[in-house]
Amino acid sequence: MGFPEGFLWGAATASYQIEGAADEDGRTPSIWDTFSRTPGKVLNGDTGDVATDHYHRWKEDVASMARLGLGAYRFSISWSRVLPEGKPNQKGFDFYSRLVDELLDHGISPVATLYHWDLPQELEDAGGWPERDTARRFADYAERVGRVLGDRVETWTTLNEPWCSAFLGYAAGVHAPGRTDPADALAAAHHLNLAHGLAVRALRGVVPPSARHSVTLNLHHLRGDAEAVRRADAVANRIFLDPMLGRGYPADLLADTAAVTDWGFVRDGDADVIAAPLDVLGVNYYSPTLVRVWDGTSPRENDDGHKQGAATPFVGCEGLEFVKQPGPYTAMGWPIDPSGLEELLLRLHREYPDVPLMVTENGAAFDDEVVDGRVRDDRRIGYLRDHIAAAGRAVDGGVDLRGYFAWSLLDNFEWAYGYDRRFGLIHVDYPTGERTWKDSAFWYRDAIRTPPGSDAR
Ligand code: GBH
Repeated sequence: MGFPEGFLWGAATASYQIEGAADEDGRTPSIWDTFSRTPGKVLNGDTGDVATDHYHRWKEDVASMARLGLGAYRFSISWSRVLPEGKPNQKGFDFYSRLVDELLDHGISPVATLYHWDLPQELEDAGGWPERDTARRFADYAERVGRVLGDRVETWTTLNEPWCSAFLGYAAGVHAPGRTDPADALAAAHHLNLAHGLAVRALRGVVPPSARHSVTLNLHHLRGDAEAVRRADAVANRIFLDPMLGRGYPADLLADTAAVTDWGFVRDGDADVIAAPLDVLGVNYYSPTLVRVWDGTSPRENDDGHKQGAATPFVGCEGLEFVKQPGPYTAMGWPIDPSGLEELLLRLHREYPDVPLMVTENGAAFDDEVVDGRVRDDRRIGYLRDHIAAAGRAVDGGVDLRGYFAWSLLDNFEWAYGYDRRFGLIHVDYPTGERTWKDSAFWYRDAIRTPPGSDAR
């Protein structure tokens, strides 16, 4: 037993987190440029203006991927770099075209995500994801990118973690565009679902039939009281899983959120569009979430992402409490618990048996330092080793798992936490951009050369 033949071992990044060159070669602002340049939104006032300077160092980074022995690289495309103000930008397309060619030259399979949170600012100015038209604009963008890169990109991903876009962006306000209206967040979730379905359809029309189509969700692995788990699961997981996998919106979700919206933004025919057939479902996993029904008296626990007093991303879950779990924790304060990954993959396999799965992100932030040219990140090695083992147990349990991607190739702009939190296999010095392989990079290189269950072991 073990990981199957052809299993993709990779690493992941995202455009705004690594590229920099925010105003170069015709790129125009996205909501993350606007948000990060607004004082008080991002820790230490950090922005993605320079980031890891990958826009200029892409060749060196692909060389590093080759030395790591990656079978695949998951990256995202900046919408406002290729279609600034809606107009095609040759220099923007050229950047991704060169990157994809370089990957293929090194035998690395490109996994391209169309949307990792960087909505062009002009679309937010027109209303953003709560507006239906944003979904149509996304499909148009998908088709244009498909026409340029379709002959070379082997796996397409429409959206990364639409839960974050909708609920951290429009309900909790801790991510761009920083709005806090629960009804808008639910409309955003629907239009992200619609955007996904329209984009899969548009891509299939222009790219070769051999290409695989996917979406990546940050599924919350929930534990706790059955009622609390059901409610959080509806608005965090099944709100995307069910319509995308052909079941429409769950009845309990509509009931739990009835006081917030009447879901009048859903039109006839949307369910069929959203259910566009998928070849693989991407799963991002970091840690489990513990919930219980709140007794209404004791102070609520303070979990990251929905601090007391701040708006909650869990719309319709007002009576629930998010409970701090026992450690150890990463530098994000997230508990380390690999069993959650195994259970999550097994649950998806049980409840949605038809779609193959891929772990598109898994990793940990720690306070890494370069000392004498070396970064001793044993805790990251332990995290990766234990989570890869958990994924292996899920495979042994019957899960059709196609790949595993470490988050992240490089230290990068960690959203609201700026450069303060380091997730990379490769250390980045700011602002020089100098790269240093952490011990975990050397470990990952060796681990994926002879993964558990491989014949070469
Ligand atoms: C991913 O987001 C992103 O895709 C990636 O860009 C990012 O750098 C990486 O992970 C590390 O953060 O709101 O209480 O449920 C993960 C985002 C993190 C969102 C865990 C939900 C749980 C806190 N998720 N978070 S809560």
